[in-house]
Amino acid sequence: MILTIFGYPKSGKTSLFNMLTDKQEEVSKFSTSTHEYHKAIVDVPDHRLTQLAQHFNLPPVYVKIEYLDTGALAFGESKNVTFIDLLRRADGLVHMIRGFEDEEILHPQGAIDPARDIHTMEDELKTVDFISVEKRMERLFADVKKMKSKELEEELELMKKLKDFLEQGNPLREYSFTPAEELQARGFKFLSQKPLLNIINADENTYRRYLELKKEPEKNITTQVFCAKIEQELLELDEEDRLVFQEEYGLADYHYMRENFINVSYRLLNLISFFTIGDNEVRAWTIKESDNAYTAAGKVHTDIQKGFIRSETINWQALLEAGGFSQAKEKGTLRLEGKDYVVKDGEVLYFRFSK
Ligand SMILES: Nc1nc2c(ncn2[C@@H]2O[C@H](COP(=O)(O)OP(=O)(O)OP(=O)(O)O)[C@@H](O)[C@H]2O)c(=O)[nH]1
Ligand SMILES: [Mg+2]
Repeated sequence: MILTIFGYPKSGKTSLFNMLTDKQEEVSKFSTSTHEYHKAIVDVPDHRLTQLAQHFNLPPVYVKIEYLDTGALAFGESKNVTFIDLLRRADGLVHMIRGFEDEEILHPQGAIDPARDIHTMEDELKTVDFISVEKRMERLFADVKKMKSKELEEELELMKKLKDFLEQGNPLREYSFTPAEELQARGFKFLSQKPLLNIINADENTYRRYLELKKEPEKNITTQVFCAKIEQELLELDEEDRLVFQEEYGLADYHYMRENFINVSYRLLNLISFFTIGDNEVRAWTIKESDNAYTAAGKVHTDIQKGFIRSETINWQALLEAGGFSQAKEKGTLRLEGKDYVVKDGEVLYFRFSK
């Protein structure tokens, strides 16, 4: 899974990237090249998997996540090709928004105004999509004249609808694609269709004010508030000191982004985790919230999916409480589920399949 961090200059993109990946990329007050970007692949932390691994005395294999940290993007510059490619690759977009005050670090628009930046960036994403749709329409018009093709005509119909939708000012994540349209649109990797996580980078003075803009994940969009600099400082302290300083900053109820980021992202992308316990490893896997046991089996191996018989299923904590699979079977907490069973977050699955 790829998450791309992007946003206007000096908003704290690299600060967040470093925090999530334990990297030490340079963060600077001065302008940097727009073509430079950072990439890191890291384990998705999951305490449930850690506990299972400890119990079964096997090494844990976490889900991997790839973070991309794009260079600064000047306002109105979203047509930059390298930049757009980094956004297109993403499963989810993370928009960093300047919300901290610092006279030495200039904001390209002058005043600090997160609501404006959220709005402007959304417009830029829509503009990029609008240009793609228009280009494709031109091509389709020409092709449809040359040869009769039902497929091309249907695609042209869809492009017209999307153009109208964008023209009315809506992002494509709000468009209700039919399954057929969804397939037609997939290849375009439309930016305003991607799940979007807005993160306002505040400081102790602005945090409360921007909390008003905070929105819980819904329909592929969410807005969260974070304090990059303070969180970085606090993370270096032990827990007791942390609380003291949090109080002092007026941030007693502050939620650490480093801990919450994955949860928020998973909720935004409608993802859940399930676990398998093999002979050599305990492993976490990612699926969509509504996926069934058959789809889950396919993640692990196509042979397991083909020969799927049943899935022995138990919540991770119930498994630990029982002490193991056989004890859980005796207790009756281990269930046998079929192909259509919708897997729940945090379940351990053991697939029975025919070879
Ligand atoms: N006061 C304050 N400064 C911050 C905060 N977050 C980042 N900075 C500073 O802002 C500057 C830019 O931070 P970066 O993380 O490099 O921001 P960026 O968005 O990656 O910058 P570009 O890639 O150059 O666009 C650095 O000097 C940081 O120390 C914050 O929460 N408070
Ligand atoms: Mg940067």
